[in-house]
Amino acid sequence: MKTVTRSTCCYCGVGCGVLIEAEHGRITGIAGDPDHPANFGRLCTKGRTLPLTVADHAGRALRPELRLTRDAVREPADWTVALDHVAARFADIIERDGPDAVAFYISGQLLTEDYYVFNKLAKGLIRTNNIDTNSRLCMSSAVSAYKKALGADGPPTCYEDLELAQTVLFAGSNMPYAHPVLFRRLEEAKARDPSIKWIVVDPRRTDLAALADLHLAITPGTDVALFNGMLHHMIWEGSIDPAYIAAHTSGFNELKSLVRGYTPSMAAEICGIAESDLLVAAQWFAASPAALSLYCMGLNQSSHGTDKNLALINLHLATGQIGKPGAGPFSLTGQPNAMGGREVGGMATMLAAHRDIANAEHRAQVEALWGVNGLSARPGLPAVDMFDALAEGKIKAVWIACTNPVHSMPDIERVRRALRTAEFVVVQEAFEQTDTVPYADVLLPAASWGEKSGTVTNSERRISRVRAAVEPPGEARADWWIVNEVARRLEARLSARQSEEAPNTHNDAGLFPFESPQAVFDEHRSLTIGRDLDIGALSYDVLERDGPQQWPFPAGRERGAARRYVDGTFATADGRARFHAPSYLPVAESVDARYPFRLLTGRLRDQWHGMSRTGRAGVLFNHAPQATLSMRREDAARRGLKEGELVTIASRRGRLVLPLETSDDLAPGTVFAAMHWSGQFLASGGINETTIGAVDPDSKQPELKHAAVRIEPAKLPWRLTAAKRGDVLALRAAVQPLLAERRYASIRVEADELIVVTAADIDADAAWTERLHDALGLARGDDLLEYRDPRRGRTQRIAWDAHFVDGFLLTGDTSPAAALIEQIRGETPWEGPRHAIVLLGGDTPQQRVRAPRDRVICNCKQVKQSQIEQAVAKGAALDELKSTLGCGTVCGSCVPEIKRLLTATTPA
Ligand SMILES: Nc1nc2c(c(=O)[nH]1)N[C@H]1C(S)=C(S)[C@@H](COP(=O)(O)OP(=O)(O)OC[C@H]3O[C@@H](n4cnc5c(=O)[nH]c(N)nc54)[C@H](O)[C@@H]3O)O[C@H]1N2
Ligand SMILES: Nc1nc2c(c(=O)[nH]1)N[C@H]1C(S)=C(S)[C@@H](COP(=O)(O)OP(=O)(O)OC[C@H]3O[C@@H](n4cnc5c(=O)[nH]c(N)nc54)[C@H](O)[C@@H]3O)O[C@H]1N2
Ligand code: SF4
Ligand SMILES: [Mo]
Repeated sequence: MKTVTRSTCCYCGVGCGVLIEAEHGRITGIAGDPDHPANFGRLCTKGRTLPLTVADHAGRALRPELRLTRDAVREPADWTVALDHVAARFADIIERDGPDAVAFYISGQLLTEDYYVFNKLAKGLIRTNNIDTNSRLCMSSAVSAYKKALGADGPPTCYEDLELAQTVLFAGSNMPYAHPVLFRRLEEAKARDPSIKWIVVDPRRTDLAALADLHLAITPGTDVALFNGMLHHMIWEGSIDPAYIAAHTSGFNELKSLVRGYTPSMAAEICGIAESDLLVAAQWFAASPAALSLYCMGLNQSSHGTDKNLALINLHLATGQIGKPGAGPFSLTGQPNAMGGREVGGMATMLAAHRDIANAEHRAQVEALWGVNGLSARPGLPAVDMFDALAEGKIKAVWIACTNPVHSMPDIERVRRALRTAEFVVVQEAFEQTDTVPYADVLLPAASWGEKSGTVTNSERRISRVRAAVEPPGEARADWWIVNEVARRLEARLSARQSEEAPNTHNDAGLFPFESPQAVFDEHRSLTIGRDLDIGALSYDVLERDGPQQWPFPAGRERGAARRYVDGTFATADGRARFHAPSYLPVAESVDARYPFRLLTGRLRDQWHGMSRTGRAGVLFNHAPQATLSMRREDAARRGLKEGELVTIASRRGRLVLPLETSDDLAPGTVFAAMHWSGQFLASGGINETTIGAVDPDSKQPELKHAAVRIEPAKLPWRLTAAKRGDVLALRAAVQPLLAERRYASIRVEADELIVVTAADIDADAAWTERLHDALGLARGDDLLEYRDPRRGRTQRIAWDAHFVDGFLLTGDTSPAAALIEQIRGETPWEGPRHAIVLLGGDTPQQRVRAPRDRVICNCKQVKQSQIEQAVAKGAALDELKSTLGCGTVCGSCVPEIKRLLTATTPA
């Protein structure tokens, strides 16, 4: 029987409502929920392809596994054995070395209920504050700035403001890629009213920047100087709002004396932009009836992330652009439930419901609510410090859930060292193939999207239900359940000791009486009462009846509040917002003669983080098929580097090899790499081999965006290209263990049933080549045509399936690869003599690494760049492209890029 289940997309913080279709226990389809106020039925490429990522259970973590010693291989275990083991190891370590010898590293992708139980386990039962999350890499600068400036965490704005804003300042956000469905709302607003101004602050010329009315391509890391300079001009021109400042804020005079020094010309010089552009930005912002800023990782992931946020919030407070429709500082949340994690206080510096660990009154409140005594006042270690403490042996055990730190943390060699040193590592994961799983002593298989239920909070503080459409595969279990089970076991072991030290007051059911996510939610709600995020009137029943709701939503209200601080009363003790006076400070690591390039990192349109899910859908590779390093064309030319050439990217911490891609969108001296690729696709662990663990002093968020690097030719004369048609997940799993043995190796997913492996090294390694040959299954059919020239180190093997090429492996001269790949992809049988196929159009040297392919711009309708360019050359405009080619008519994710092709290709 076919079922339709209302739930929420598991990717970004937009929090789109989805309708999941399922049949016979399998998810078969998805549609946007037309009634969900975040998306009104829309979905982006990632959301639309979710069913493809769950179609197959191959590669899922399906049963608990454990090993008793480090050298052993993990063996499958029963849940009871695994849960008992985790509880026993944690209890032993806590008893031997104290509660701070254990740590939890969790995730903004957990549901609020999962998060709540983890937090209660760490802080309420174990009494350690060593619980931090990947939100430290993501939202923590936004959190610290909101708290410092407005008195409480969380954006004051709502999605409707996107439609009401007259000036939109995008700062360090690539919204068409990262928050696509919200971007659709902005596009529509601007199409209705072209007088709306878009200002983009981004060192790169992104698709968004290309669409902007004003692009401020600042020198990376200089945002504070920009915002201070804009404020200088506003004060000088009298475009601030003195009445608002006087009535609702404090600290303006200190700020004013600081920004006196930030003359627009000086600020523009620091930022590397034209002074006139800075002035225009200031005027558009201050004079606007409603100015909205949308900001994300370009501000947060910085060693001065809190200051960048504060300097931007200053602009809103000084001009009164806050607390009214269409205006305000709107921090876009990255992960689907980073907000929920903040609400339950699931970080090393927070307590439940926006309370602080450092605050004795807050601790007492939580003790009373939980019925415990002796909550720890010792601050917990934030992410980067937590892994360092593991490496130093100060923390002995870590439990990692729903995040992949061996890929996503800065300077990953430090993380690997930490996990190798740790005495006990638990990894709670939905998928088997991630870079962190190999370090697990215990692997706990988690249920995932479509299989679990609870709630998430999106960027506009809106709480939505997540519902299960099918049963989890194998023995996978919901995250909250797993934690709850270990917590109950640990409680039994620890309570004897604790009752001597600080007896608890809770009743006999213990701290973990939860039998369902709903029970967890109800307890979470009770902790919010009287706090800024009060959801006293909210329950699963209300969510069922009235749909998703925003907080605050205290008892007695009909619905949650769309905007906060509308009456100018802020969440500070005196109700006034606080100006802060941040000085511009340069990035943590300056470029120099040895490391002359500034490395920027960020996201691709169709991939999600470490790709454990998006990497399962072949179609999501169309837009960007493989990991590359982008460099400005002139910079590359000056160094004699060519498109497609392999380059080494080295920093003071680590190195990796990637093919070069040249670009006109980067400023001189900057390079860019996407964050997504990991050891699942590369010989290295990805770009975080090189990034820096320097953190913001306030938020402890690391500077993932600004390392200093050196780029040089990789000089790896031995080349291999191989391809095989077949089950991509199985082929990837077979090939992945071989990647790390070569100086460069990369898996590229060419199509739903085709992978390509490229490798390069100093010398040939015949044994490795044979293992790759076997892993690809090239030997399986008897129909293998082989040619070897050992003298010249050349091998050519072509596997045939009747008249079709099924796979190949070339070493030495790999130039026939591109034509062979086309042959595999194509539908025409090979008519000529078999040996002649390798003579097919040899490609040019730069295509040896990058296959010559036409990028698919529109994933929904599979429309390629060349088709769009040809139509544009004949004079087609956007509407005609849509009607003839169909591109941009389904999810719309490609429209910004199409518009860009239009301006680039339209004959003048
Ligand atoms: N497709 C896709 N969407 C996602 C995600 C994903 O993995 N894939 N992840 C989600 C998550 S968790 C997050 S946090 C968000 C991130 O969303 P965004 O922050 O929008 O994305 P990024 O590409 O990380 O970075 C945004 C921009 O910051 C710019 N930047 C770099 N340095 C600076 C600087 O010093 N100043 C300024 N002003 N800009 C700078 C970069 O050039 C980049 O274009 O995306 C969410 N949405
Ligand atoms: N260089 C660089 N590095 C970055 C960034 C950057 O811009 N540049 N961005 C940073 C940011 S903003 C973020 S948010 C992080 C993200 O980094 P990570 O948190 O490492 O990202 P994911 O790959 O999404 O990891 C989530 C993991 O949880 C697993 N999973 C999925 N569903 C479930 C579930 O229901 N339960 C459990 N237990 N597991 C599940 C997935 O398979 C996946 O392995 O990366 C950070 N790292
Ligand atoms: S914008 Fe895309 S990825 Fe984000 S929640 Fe919506 S459908 Fe999911
Ligand atoms: Mo993030």
